[in-house]
Amino acid sequence: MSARFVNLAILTLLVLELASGVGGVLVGQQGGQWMFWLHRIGGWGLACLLCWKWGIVVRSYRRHGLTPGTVFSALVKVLFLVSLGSGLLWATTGLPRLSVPLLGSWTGLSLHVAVSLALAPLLALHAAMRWQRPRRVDLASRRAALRSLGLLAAGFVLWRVQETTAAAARLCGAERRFTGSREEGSFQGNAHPVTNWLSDPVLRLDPAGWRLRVSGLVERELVLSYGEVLALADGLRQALLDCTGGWYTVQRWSGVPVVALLERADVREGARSLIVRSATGYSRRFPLSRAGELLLATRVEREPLSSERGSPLRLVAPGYRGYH
Ligand code: HEM
Ligand SMILES: Nc1nc2c(c(=O)[nH]1)N[C@H]1C(S)=C(S)[C@@H](COP(=O)(O)O)O[C@H]1N2
Ligand SMILES: [Mo]
Repeated sequence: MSARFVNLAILTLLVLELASGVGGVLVGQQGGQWMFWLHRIGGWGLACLLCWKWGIVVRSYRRHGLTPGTVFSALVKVLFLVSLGSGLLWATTGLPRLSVPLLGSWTGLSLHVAVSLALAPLLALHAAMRWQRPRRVDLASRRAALRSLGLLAAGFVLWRVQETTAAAARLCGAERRFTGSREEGSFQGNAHPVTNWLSDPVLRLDPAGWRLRVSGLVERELVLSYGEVLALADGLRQALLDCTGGWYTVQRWSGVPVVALLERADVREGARSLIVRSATGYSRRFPLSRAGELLLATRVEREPLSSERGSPLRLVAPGYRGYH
């Protein structure tokens, strides 16, 4: 394969990986599963291309030696290898949690995402500096088409071999959800992992002074005390919480269905979405049509919520990714 074709194929697959990685995490619902399939096929395709790229890299260093340009490309390559390697290890053997100074405990998957996102701007710069105009034979020839198809087929086969091997060897990679997450602490109430991101603090709120406010396009604004909220509580919901940090947990939550509050407040004609805002200011928007799925929970597995879980009240949004 020509160096130009290999470089172009790597660049194309990396763009595909970035798009399918971000897309998969944003969609996060069963219907968006194909994005993760693309991500896996593309990842294994890249692993194949590495064999050819290796030769190109060695020849390039022999020719140019160490210059600021080659040092920069070396940095891009290291990040690329860490990104690809962490992805493949995550999907097979799993990776231990890592303690990062100032940032707390990171899962291997969070590391994968962070390194991959850091790679994106460097990759763009690297590609611009080393740009070789693709020739017709690289893009539109029969050979190019066959090679591209062959590459995707190889990526697909390697992915399937990986999943089958992981299952046969009982690697923990076989226990991933379609999002890549593994189960932790299901039905153990407050004991499941806590994820606070964007440095959102844990507040120790006193239920006595706490209020729940419902306002916006409603006939009656509500300001409810904790006691008044408890009086409305009648919902129990089993929900799967799937954090983009690579773990999921199933718990039974109880509290007030959001629709019960909306009915009390009497939502006006024309309202289309619902914003839930926490005491820290963290907020998420939902279409009003999905309000029926949402619960404001006061308990998890019958235990009152701990402060880390959002005591006295937290949103449970089954079917959405954890950051909702
Ligand atoms: C430089 C770009 C990237 C490369 C080369 C890459 C590569 C990989 C590879 C090889 C895997 C293992 C897939 C498997 O064999 O099952 C993986 C998994 C994963 N990647 Fe990436 N990735 C990239 C960027 C991203 C980004 C930007 C995100 C999210 C924002 C992301 C999210 C994920 C997730 C959630 C998994 C777990 C899926 C699973 O366990 O199968 N990746 N990645
Ligand atoms: N206010 C607030 N809510 C939040 C977060 C946060 O940082 N602040 N993290 C979200 C994320 S990323 C996840 S996965 C879940 C985790 O819930 P848990 O900490 O109860 O497991 O809470 C979500 N809700
Ligand atoms: Mo999360």
